[in-house]
Formats: sequence, C-alpha cells, structure tokens
Amino acid sequence: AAVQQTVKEQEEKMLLKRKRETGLPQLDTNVYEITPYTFRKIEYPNRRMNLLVPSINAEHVFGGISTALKFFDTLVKALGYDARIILVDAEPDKAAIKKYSDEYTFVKAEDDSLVAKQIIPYSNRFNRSIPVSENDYFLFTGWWTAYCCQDAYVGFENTFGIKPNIFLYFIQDYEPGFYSWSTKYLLADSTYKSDYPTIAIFNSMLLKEFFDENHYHFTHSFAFDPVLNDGLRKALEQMPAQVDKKKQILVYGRPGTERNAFNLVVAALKKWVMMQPDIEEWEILSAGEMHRSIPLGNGKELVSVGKLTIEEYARTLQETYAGISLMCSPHPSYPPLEMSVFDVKTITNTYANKDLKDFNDNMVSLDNISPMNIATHLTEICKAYRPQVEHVTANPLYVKNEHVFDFIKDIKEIL
Ligand code: TRH
Repeated sequence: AAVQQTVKEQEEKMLLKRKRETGLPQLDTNVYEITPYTFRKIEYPNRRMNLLVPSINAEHVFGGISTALKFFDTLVKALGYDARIILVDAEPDKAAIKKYSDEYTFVKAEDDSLVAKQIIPYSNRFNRSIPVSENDYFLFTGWWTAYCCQDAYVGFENTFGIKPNIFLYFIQDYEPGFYSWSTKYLLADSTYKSDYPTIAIFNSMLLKEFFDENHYHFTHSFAFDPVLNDGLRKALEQMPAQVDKKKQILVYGRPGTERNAFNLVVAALKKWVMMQPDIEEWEILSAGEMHRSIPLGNGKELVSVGKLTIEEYARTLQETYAGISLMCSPHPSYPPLEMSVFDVKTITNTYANKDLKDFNDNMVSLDNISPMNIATHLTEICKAYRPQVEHVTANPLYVKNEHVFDFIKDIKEIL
C-alpha cells in the first residue's frame, strides 16, 4: 500500500509539471559553435602543425582568415613540420579545392592518412573523429576553434594520456566583444584562461596591449602589426605624386558584422546629407558586403558595391576623396589603414587603448563617435575638397614588411 501511495504521488507530480509547462516554447540550449571535436589516437612519424580555421572559401577569407593562412604557411616552412588544415565551419567549395589541390591533399576525417600536407573538412562532425598523435601541434584562431581544441584535449588526455604540445593561439581580436554580456562572451573569454600552456600571437601591438591591460596571461606572447596585402601594395606603388579625387565617399559597409557599426555609419550619413552644401555633386558608396541601396534623404542614397576584388577595391580607394570605416574593437581592422594610405580622408573611431590618429595625415580618429560628430567632421573634410591631393607618405613597414613574422624563430626555440 505504501509503494502504491508513492507511485501515485509521483504520477500526480508529473501531471502537475506537464500541466504547468504546456504552452511554453521548447528551449534550444545548444551553442552551435562549440559542437565538439573528437580526437582518435594514431601513430604519426613526423611533427605536424595543424591549423584550425572556419573556412578557406573566398567569400569567408577576409582579413582575419587570410592573415592566419599566411602565418601558418610561413610557420610550417620555418619549422619544417608537416602541415594539416582542418576546416570546422564550411565545406570547401570547388574553387577552394582547385586553389589548394596543388599543394594539399584533401582527406576525409575517417582516413588515417600519412600524407605530409593535408586538408580535412570537419564541419560535418557528428559521430566523426579526427586522427591525432603525440607529434601534432595545434594553431587556432577564432575563439570557438580554440574552445573546441582545448575541450577535445581534455577528453583525449583522459582516454589516451596524451597531453597537447604547447598550443599556438593566433588572437586577431578581443572576441568576447563580438557579443553582448552572454554565454558566448564568457565562452570566448574562457579560451584565454586555459590551463594548457599556450603561445599567444597577437594581430597588432594594440591588441596585445589591450590584453595586457586587462590582465590576461599566456605562457609566451608575441605580436605583429598589420601589413598591406600584396594586391593593394602593387596598386599603391603605381600611385602618382598628385592623385585625382572624385567627390565620392566610401564607407566600409558590412551590415552583417556588428563591430563595423553599419547602422551608426548610416545615421551619420543621414545627417551629413543635410549639412553638405554641394550634396548633389557627391556619390556615396558602401563596400564590404552586398546590401540594398539605403535612402539617406535629400535625394541621396548609399549604394552598395558589395565585396570588390582587390583590383576594383584599389581603384575605388584611389578615386575616393573621403571615407568612414568604424571598428568597435581594440583592433584597428584593415580598411581604415588601407583607405588612409590611398589618400582617402578617413574617419575612424578610437576604442580603449586604440587611437589611429598618428597613422598618417589622412586619418581622422574620433573619440566621440556620435552620428552628429561624424557628420560634422565629414562636412569639414568635404568643404576642403580639391580635385587633386598630394600622395601621403605611408609608414614603409606597413606597406611592405618581409620581417613581419620574424618572431617565428623564437617560437621555434620554444617548440
Ligand atoms: O576578416 P575581417 O572581417 O577582419 C577581421 C576582423 O575584423 C577581426 O575582428 C580582426 O581582428 C581581424 O580581421 C584581423 O576583415 P577586415 O579587417 O575587415 O578586412 C577586410 C579585408 O578585405 C581588407 O584587407 C581588404 C579586403 N577588401 C576587399 O577585398 N574588397 C572590398 O570591397 C573591401 C571593402 C575590403
């Protein structure tokens, strides 16, 4: 009778719980970025450097992934290690496979391949593992690639007793800042606090300084400053001493990337079109990501040209008189630097320790980034319009720096 009474009570409780929950939506508590990686043990004869990146498809290879790939290439050549690239977010498309096939063999996660240069697509990883040996080293860049690798090693160490070789973390931004205060903010932050020994490599001295000021600590740290990409450098070297400029504004327009503060740029332009005396003579372009034209008022619109090829981008920079490129982060980002060396009067923002005002004379770095302040500065800049401007003297180490990754020799000593 006592048992029957307990069963009855439990059933009643269940019924009550179901009744209360009826009508509530299903909760999705998954964080898709951290879908786990699984490592399986293999014997691999050589030391091998692994790069974890979201994708190698052209549409995803902007500043960040492109710099990581360049660094990886320089690193494996200097170390003389085998190389493996693991693609964690997007399957390689036909163009990417064609581009990389001369140098790399595309390998399935299931294969225990011993080929010296491999690429493994691993975005579809449900019930799939990748082979890892004691000779594998990992270089990661986005926080979620760091998180998954650190997490996978905990399981790998427990099952097979294999600790990771010192990690290389290629930090290209303060990534908790990509989110509001939230789960992802904390997950990103956790990757800077792993107990596993880690070499941090910062994209820009400013970013390293920001991490230092915020008391993050790594086993070893290195930093390098951005260098103009090869395509733009070739175009820059052809620039005349006097550069022809159209009455044209270029904005770095990426509505899908919050840190580039697209809506703020639009709000500033809406004010500016009302303030600029000869507004009918100006064109306003948005480059970076394709979007619909945006009416700004006063008969003007912001016209998107999408992501231009490097040649088109160089041409557009050269003919543009003024630009706006914002970056809500301690990293400078590439476009404001690029605009300024192509003689575009460039409005950008400060952030924490970042202030680009001394980069060159074309840079206008605003501490107060209100739309009205941007519009006021843009009006002043545009009132001083001349059809020809003198080509600025750029920092030579920004234009070309063959020694940018020279600290690799110190990394070699550590490894
Ligand atoms: O990869 P990105 O999104 O930038 C990243 C992040 O901003 C990250 O936070 C930062 O730390 C890391 O870079 C270093 O892209 P970014 O910096 O905005 O650079 C864009 C590049 O794209 C730039 O070098 C030039 C190129 N570009 C084109 O090829 N065509 C275009 O039309 C434009 C506007 C840019």
